[in-house]
Amino acid sequence: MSSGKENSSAISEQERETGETFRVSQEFELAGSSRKKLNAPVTLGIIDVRKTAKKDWESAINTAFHQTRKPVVIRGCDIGPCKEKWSPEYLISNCPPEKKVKVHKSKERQLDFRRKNFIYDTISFRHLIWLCSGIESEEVEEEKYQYFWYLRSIGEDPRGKDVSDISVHFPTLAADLKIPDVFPNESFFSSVFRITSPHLQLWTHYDTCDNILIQIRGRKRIVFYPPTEALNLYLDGDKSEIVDIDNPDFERYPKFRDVEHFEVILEEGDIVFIPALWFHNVTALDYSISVNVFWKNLGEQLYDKKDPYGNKDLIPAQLGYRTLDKIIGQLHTLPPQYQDFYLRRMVVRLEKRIDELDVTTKQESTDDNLDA
Ligand SMILES: O=C(O)CCC(=O)C(=O)O
Repeated sequence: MSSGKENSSAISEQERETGETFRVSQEFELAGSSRKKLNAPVTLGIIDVRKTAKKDWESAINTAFHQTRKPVVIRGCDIGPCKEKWSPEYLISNCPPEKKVKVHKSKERQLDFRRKNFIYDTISFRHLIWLCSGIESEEVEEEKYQYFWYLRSIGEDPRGKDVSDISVHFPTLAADLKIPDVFPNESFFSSVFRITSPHLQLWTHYDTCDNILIQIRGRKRIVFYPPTEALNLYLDGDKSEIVDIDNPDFERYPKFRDVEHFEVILEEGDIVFIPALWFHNVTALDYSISVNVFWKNLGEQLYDKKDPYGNKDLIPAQLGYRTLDKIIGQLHTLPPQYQDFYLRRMVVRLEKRIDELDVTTKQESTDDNLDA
């Protein structure tokens, strides 16, 4: 549904300017999720609500959300008129000209949180749309092809402390979006605009709220890693250190070679369920607009009250980390070989506990497809 004027010329201009080519896009277009590289990704299950009886797709959604807790694509849902209406021109004329947004701005398409290859900036919403969509505008001509832009997921508070809700912060546009009824209203946490330049890739991370990503304009590639792969992703907090997931440095990251992963390319109108704790890496293949809706799937008391993004660790886990820091501090009085020994013994205890929990490590492949 995108107008032909959007994005594709911006991409080639950009590539010409920077000399950078988008290594993977062609490959995705041709091979989609059956791409063979590293170990092969598993294709995500698809529930097509237009092609299945209501009771069957409701039951499949229920199973994915509450039992298997696996990502799944929901295709063919009514998401309201946004898909047809949200051209760049419409977005600009339905948002006050003075509306400001916070963005990441980067010379490189792969955002790297460790190298901080991006800056935080505040620009007008209309500038963001001009810059990302590549449509003609004299106001942004100079900056157009120089940076990749990513709308940050925050509300209006200048210190970035409040929770994003598009029905509050973009009321006119929000009226065009119908959020599917897949979670209880009282569990709602946030709704977040995701607007990005073509090719921008966001680091691998997890969230602690369940969420759906509704793809409205352009396509997005998402690679998922199950929570059981946490030891193989070289984590730094809630993010993976590995920036280039398609060309990883295996000498530095040997455990990443056999990591289990799932992959999907979201088309306009698709919705993907992202369960809490599932790692995901997101690449906009085109100029892209999505809306991310988060909800609390566990008891309210387990969540950190000072969490504007839905990604702070749950309270019992935060207490656990604090205890762990204390343990490490307590061992500090011992010589290094002793510290090493006792830490390994504790790892044995932790591994036993992980075995007892017996959470399935190998996710089944896609026999849950409901798209035929
Ligand atoms: O679509 C994006 O840009 C990021 C999505 C994301 O991080 C999420 O769904 O939690």
